[in-house]
Parts: sequence; structure tokens; C-alpha cells
Amino acid sequence: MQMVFRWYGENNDSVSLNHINQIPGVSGVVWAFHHKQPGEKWGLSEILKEKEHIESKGLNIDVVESVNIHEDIKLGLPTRDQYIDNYKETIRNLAEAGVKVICYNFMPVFDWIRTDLRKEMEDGSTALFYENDKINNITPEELIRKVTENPEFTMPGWEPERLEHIQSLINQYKGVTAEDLRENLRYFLERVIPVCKECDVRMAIHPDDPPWSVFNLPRIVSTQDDLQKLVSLVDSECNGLTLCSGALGAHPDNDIPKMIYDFKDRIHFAHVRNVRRYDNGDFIETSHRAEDGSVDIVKVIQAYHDIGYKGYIRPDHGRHLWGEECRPGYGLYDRALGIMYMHGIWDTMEKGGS
Ligand code: CS2
Ligand code: MN
Repeated sequence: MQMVFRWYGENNDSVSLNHINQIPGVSGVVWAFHHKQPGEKWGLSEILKEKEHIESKGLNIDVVESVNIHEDIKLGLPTRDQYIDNYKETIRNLAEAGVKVICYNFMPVFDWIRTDLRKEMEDGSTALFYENDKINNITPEELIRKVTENPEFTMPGWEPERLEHIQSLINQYKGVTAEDLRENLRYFLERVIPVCKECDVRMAIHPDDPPWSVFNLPRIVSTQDDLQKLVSLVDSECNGLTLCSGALGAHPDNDIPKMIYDFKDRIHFAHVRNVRRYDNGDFIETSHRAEDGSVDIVKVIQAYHDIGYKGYIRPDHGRHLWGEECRPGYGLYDRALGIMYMHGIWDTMEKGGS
């Protein structure tokens, strides 16, 4: 496995490249142009500039997370073709700079959703929390008001400039079924995967978070069956997965080690995160340690070791520890602890432990 660490860029992250370099066994950063709108092209010269900066600190740029998909592609509108053309050009430019894996998601309107970005835990740390009733009993309009009134409550997809469009976007999805969404994903993949093959890049879709439908929007990357359908959409190694143990692990039916064994040839990027699930559907993000959450991270890492995983792996969200001020879920300390936990399990297996 190749350990990498998500980094939001200079002036956009409380963690620096120097910090990342000091975590044992990290070879690269997972980066992106966060200022780009979905559907916008990423130019070669700006990519090369970022590459030079990151490489000057001794880290590689092999993994990008995310090149976001324009909603017109997800909705299957006639305007999608121009955005798909842009996407293809971005793939070519990223490949030219040496990028190997592109993580993306196909969730309508929102990326991950939580109801509390800094829920206090018993030990005084804070973590991302999802309260099922709150989402089930709130309309998107009310949630939008809450986000507008409380700037701290900003999640991916909830950026202020997007808020006013969210309601109309949600309306556009009325009548779009999961099958429609999957067909739109097929249309997209059938066009970009040949480009990936040509330039040796792998697409790695990130699962839905949480892995069920919210606000009646369709979702198609939530279960074992969904992953099976996804890999069958286009039968190529380039059509792959980001297996996120945290996103998928929020649903009790998802058996993460089984998914690792079953989809081993298609996993190009592993996100490792633990969550504690409650019977009412709530969940909180915990430390990586197996005993702290509901996902057995020891079994997860063992499964990667068993399949001889050579791909990229990163700690996903962490808790906020020791008073750290950082992006929600993306502090330095807990993710660094997570890395050492993963290395510990992996290295023990390498040395013949079980
Ligand atoms: C990430 C996702 O922060 C996270 O949970 O795993 O937001 C991920 O970056 C996107 O869904 C990928 O497109
Ligand atoms: Mn993830």
C-alpha cells in the first residue's frame, strides 16, 4: 500500500506540507484545485505548477480528490457533453503531469452530510456527527437556512455561492430514479474510461455518505450490490473504486472486508475511517482504533494485506484533538495517529504476525 494524506493547498489548510512530511511513511498528498467549479477544465500549466510545489517538499501528486462532476452530467441533460469534453481534457492534463488516480463521486447535489461538525465526545475531543432524525425531519430549505446563519456549518457542496441554487437543483432531480442516475453514470464512464485507458489513469468513485438516500435524492453507490453494478457499467480496470470504510461503514449491512476481497482488482484508493453506529441510524466518527467504532479496522487492513494491495490509502476524517483548529474532519493529529495504527497492523502482518 502507498500511504497518502489529503491536503487542501497553501492558504487553504491548517496542515502544511512540512507537517505531512513528518508523518512516518507518507509518500504523497491527495490534492485538488478547490477553486475550480464542477465542469471547469484544469489547465496543464497550473497543474504543473502545483506539482512542482508539492514535489519540492518531497511528496508526490499521484492522487487527485476530487475532480467534481457537473450536475448536468448527473442529471443527463443535453448540455452534459460539453462538460464531459472538459473532463476528458482535465484527465489528459492530469495524466501528463503524472497523476495516476482520480477520485470523484456521483452524489446528486451534496457531498457528505453531517448534522454536527464538532460534536463533543466524552474525552473532550470533537468529531463529525450524523443525527438521523434531524435529517429526516428537516426540509432542505430549513437546512439551507441553518447553514446560512451559521458559517461554521459549511460542508462540501454547501458553499455560500451554491446555497441559493440548491433548492432548484433538488427540484430538477424530481422524477430522476436511481436507474436513471446509473444510466447517466454509464454515459459518463463510457466516454471518459477510453481516455483513461489511453493515458493510464484510473477513475475511483467514492461511495455515498451517508450510504442511503437523503431528501429523496437517488443514490447509487451505497451497497455491495451497487458496487457490483458500478464495476459492470464499463468493464475496465480503469473504472474503479475509492473504498471508503467510513462512508460505507455507516450502514450495518455493509461488510467492508468482504468488499475488499470481492472488488480487489478495482480498488485503486482506500479511505480508512472508523464510525460508531447507533441503533437509531445516528453515527459518529471515532478514532481509527477497532474498539472505538463499529468497523473492525484491523480486519480492514488485514484484508488489504491479504489481497496484496499496492494502491493508495489514506486516513479519512479524524477527530479534532488537543484544541486543534482545522477544517472539520481534516486536522493533523488524529489522522496522523490513524496512519500509525494502519502501519502498525500492516507491518505486523509483513513480519508474519496474524
Ligand atoms: C471525502 C469525500 O471528506 C470525505 O469524506 O471522503 O468528501 C470525498 O472527498 C468526495 O466524496 C470524493 O468526491
Ligand atoms: Mn471517504
